[in-house]
Amino acid sequence: MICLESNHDIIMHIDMDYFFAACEELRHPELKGKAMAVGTSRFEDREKGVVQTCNYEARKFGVKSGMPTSMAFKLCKELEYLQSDEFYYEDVSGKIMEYLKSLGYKMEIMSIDEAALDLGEMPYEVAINVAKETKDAVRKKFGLPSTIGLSTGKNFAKMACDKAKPDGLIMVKTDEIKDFLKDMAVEKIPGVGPKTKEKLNRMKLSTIGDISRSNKMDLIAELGSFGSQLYNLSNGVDTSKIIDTNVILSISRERTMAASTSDINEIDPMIKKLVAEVMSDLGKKRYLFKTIGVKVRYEDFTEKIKSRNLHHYTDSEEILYSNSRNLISSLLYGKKARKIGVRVSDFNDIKKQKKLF
Ligand code: TTP
Ligand code: MG
Ligand code: MG
Repeated sequence: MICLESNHDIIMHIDMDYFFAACEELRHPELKGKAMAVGTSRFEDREKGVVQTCNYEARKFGVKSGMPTSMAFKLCKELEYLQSDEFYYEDVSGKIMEYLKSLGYKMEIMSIDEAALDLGEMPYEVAINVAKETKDAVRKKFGLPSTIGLSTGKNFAKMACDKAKPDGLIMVKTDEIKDFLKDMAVEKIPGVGPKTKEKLNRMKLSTIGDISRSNKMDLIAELGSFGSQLYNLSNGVDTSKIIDTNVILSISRERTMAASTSDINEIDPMIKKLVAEVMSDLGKKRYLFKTIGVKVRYEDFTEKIKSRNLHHYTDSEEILYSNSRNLISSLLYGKKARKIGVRVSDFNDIKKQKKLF
């Protein structure tokens, strides 16, 4: 029989509050305190897109991520709206992640705005202090609010963080986990989406407590190995490990050109300049990249993004330049570009990787 040992390490899960919208409040302080959403479409077509996120003022009206923007405007007439600028949010994210990594713990980046840090075995009070200091430092250094969940196990720490939103901090100690979970809806478990929730509900399991009292073999029959994991989690056993990730997710540069143009040869000097800047950042970090992305903002302020995955990791300026030029050229369609951006991502540490070309 395999005995499942739960983690004793304390995991600190940090997730930024209303991240894209909070980044926008940073550079548009006049929007602070007003209901505001960030969405996929440009301002002129704002009724056509989807809400990516919104601040907590907008959430009071029922506006939320994934909702058609048209519905958001129906719920909140005075909603302020901004088009999403993912290069900018990635840049802010990169800086926050770099700071968190500098704390020296094993760290897994979970998404653009969240990370899990393995604090190791330490007294609960010490962990709470680490979390308080981290939260305060993130607010002070970046001007952004965050929420932290602490627990033993990656899933429990994330669930604690969800519970403490927004601007909160909670610790769920090992002996409190089962109680913390028992009345929660099954979909609160990370990874349980609408389909799994439906399957569980059909099995008459609607709370995590229900899962903990169910038959493990039935869960496995219905959901495979995830069923087994759900059973263990529901019973307070989280065996997940932090996978140390590279901190920098992408390096990008973008700039508005002196004059809008649809001629790739006129855009070329700007491409060379952006490529050189990206390469300089990349050189400092000593990373190889495998994905190249470009962005074009046209005269009418619409934007297009296109990326290409290479077959191998590289740090070649020539490869970055030629691909960026090709990609940007393919996005012009005779339209005039006003602003362009170049981005590299999907990194590998140069010290660990043999150079391939
Ligand atoms: P989340 O962390 O899920 O949400 P949030 O940071 O906006 O709000 P909070 O954590 O306070 O509840 O997602 C992080 C960012 O990811 C979010 O700011 C925008 C983006 N995102 C989307 O683009 N589409 C989505 O459906 C979701 C959920 C998020
Ligand atoms: Mg968030
Ligand atoms: Mg998040």
